[in-house]
Amino acid sequence: MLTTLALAIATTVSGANLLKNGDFEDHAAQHCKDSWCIVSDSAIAPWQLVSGPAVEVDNTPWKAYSGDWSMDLCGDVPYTIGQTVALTPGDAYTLTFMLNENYCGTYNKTGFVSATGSPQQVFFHNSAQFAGKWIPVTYQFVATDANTQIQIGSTTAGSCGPVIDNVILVDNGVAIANNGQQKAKGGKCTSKKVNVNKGKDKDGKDDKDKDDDDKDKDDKGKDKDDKGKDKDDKGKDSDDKDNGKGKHDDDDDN
Ligand SMILES: [Ca+2]
Repeated sequence: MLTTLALAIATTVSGANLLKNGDFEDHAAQHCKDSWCIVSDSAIAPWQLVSGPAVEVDNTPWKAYSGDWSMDLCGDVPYTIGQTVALTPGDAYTLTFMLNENYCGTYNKTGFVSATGSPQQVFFHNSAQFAGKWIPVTYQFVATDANTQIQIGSTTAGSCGPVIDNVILVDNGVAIANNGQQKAKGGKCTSKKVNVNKGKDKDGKDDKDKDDDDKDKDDKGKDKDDKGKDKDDKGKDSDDKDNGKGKHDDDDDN
């Protein structure tokens, strides 16, 4: 029974991104005519600003992970974006996104990702460790609320922050059903009261590893192509940023 249920759910939900505009491509070009802009959150709708005065969308100097646009989570200052999405309480979800950084400013760029009712997870990116590469971040949680807000924010002071792109949220099916199924494999599932988190970790880990492997493969080719460009742009970044801040402030009104 549980196996049938789990299979039915897996068939229905596999792969679909539950977030809208996870790639930040839908409106950015309308709101930003320069290489990058500090603008209102209309540029990333239906994402909204949760904290901070404005968002930053970036076309250059770095190359987006996918499409033309990514986001530096520090505009003039750090900010947090959120998107509220209808989820099924009790289902396990996996959120993934690609992480890079704006090279200027402090050595280590830090931020967090969270979902309503679940503990937040921190992430970091620094050029010494990741050398300008896009790296995958995976966040797993079990939904507790039919209206869950996903939040991603910077905890880096200043105007040079972690950079994100390609945010994807998928439903992995009922956390409890999967747990029961796994327990049954080893013998009896005698208790109705199963550990939701334990099931989530066990199932989620496999999914995560697989996803990461796939991502890593994709990244490899991309990184090679970008390497030369990243080096060239490195010196340029800090100059652009310093010169551009004042100029771009006005874009918020557009
Ligand atoms: Ca993008």
